[in-house]
Amino acid sequence: MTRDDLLAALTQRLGPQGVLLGADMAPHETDWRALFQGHAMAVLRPASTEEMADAVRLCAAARVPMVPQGGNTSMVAGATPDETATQIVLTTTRMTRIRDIDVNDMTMVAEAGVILKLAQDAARDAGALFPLSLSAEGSCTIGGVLSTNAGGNTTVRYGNARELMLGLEAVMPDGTIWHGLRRLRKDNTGYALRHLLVGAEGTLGIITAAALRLFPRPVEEAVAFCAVADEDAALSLFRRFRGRDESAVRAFEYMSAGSMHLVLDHVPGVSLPLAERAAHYVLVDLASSRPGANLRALLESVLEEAMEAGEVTDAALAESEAQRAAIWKLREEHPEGQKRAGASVKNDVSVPVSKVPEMVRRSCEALTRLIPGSRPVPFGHIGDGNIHMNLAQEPGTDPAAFLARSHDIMDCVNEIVRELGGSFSAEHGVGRIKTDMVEDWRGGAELAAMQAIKRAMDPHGLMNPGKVLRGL
Ligand code: FAD
Ligand code: 2HG
Ligand code: ZN
Repeated sequence: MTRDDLLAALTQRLGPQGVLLGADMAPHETDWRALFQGHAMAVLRPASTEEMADAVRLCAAARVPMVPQGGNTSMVAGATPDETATQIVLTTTRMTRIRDIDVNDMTMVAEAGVILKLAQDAARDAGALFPLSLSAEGSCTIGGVLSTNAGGNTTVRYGNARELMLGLEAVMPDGTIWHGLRRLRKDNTGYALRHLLVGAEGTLGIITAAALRLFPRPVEEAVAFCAVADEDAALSLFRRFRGRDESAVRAFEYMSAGSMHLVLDHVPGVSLPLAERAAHYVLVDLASSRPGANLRALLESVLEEAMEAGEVTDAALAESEAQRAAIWKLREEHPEGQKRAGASVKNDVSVPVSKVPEMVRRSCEALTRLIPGSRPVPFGHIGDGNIHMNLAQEPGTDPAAFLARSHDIMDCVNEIVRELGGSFSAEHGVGRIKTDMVEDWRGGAELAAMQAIKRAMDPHGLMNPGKVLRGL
């Protein structure tokens, strides 16, 4: 089939609304960080699972590679087509139905293109909670967060996206629909295909809908923003809260001066709720669905103890919903602050929680030795051991020259992370940027199994080729 025949067949099946060409493809051809400029043959926008299946079948028959895309917020260019104009982007942006919410089973069935924030809102309107929460929640989709096994701010309490998924519906690389939308808490019936698709970054098929877990809504919340003495004090404060009421800790986020001050200096509409700037900050978010949990008293008493111990040097407690939102904005704007401040290289790493202070200190030292003048900007989900050990360029220097050192910068941090028993990608995935690291870190039996699975499920190598596994 020629390119023109394929596009004609796709337009006939999906209608003109379902096929974007030329300049209309632009937002789908580059990544959120603007590191790559791809060129697609076409962007397809199926509106249903059946349309998606037919689109995949047509592309597969023509042996045309496909790139699944949701909200296009990938931090590793996982949803970006290559530069050859031979790949077709399959976006889920028109698959936006919440098919079902059941508050007896505490489940929601959402199509892949549902924006995360809208899934949260739908759960709230039904009197329940869908707890996954990340700064990109206004743009990222259910299909995208599952395909990357996104973590975010509430992993410490509710787990990653994988833990929130019960079943999936997906279109396999040959266009077959897999109806796996089971809503069971127990289901041991052979290999768990659903868990292979979660975190596969679109390399094994396209998720079209998911059965998700819901939780009771909190009836009490308490949030504080603290200045802490150092990284050890941040971790010690986490342990204090965990020791008093582990189930109440909904989020526990660390921010270094480097990263926080980029937000304060570059993002409009934010302000520090403390008397003066500090070297290290922590955001504590407590929530409970138990009436009478008295989280405010818990917050005050733990912070008082930590102040007496010299761990916390200042703290602001949210007195209203507006103050709570303002405190969270300081954390949520971290990716944006770094984007506005110039070029930065991201190291989305994790180590065992107890090793976070050592990892951060050693990485900061090693990075400033590697590129004098550059600014380490560590921040992130300290409660689950995932720190964004990022490096921002020195102001006024050439961003391209800085980005050309990306791999040196990542290697510099990875060496330390590896020694401490960590991972080179805690939540953003591998995408196009870190395929060499998969080979290096997960070689041997693990890599061989991954390659065999990819070859078995996608024998012609058509589903997001070159992402996660190099050459496949
Ligand atoms: P896309 O970016 O479109 O795609 C991501 C990957 O999934 C690609 O490989 C794509 O091919 C694949 N894919 C997308 N949809 C499907 C589908 N339906 N079926 C199969 N494959 C599919 N991540 C975290 O884990 N935690 C965070 O705290 C976090 N914060 C972020 C903050 C910002 C400001 C930004 C820009 C990103 C952040 N991320 C975070 C990155 C994160 O990976 C995404 O936000 C989210 O998981 C991706 O969803 P998406 O719909 O945008 O997917
Ligand atoms: C976050 O935690 C995201 O805000 C993005 O994972 C991290 O910008 C980053 O490096
Ligand atoms: Zn993160």
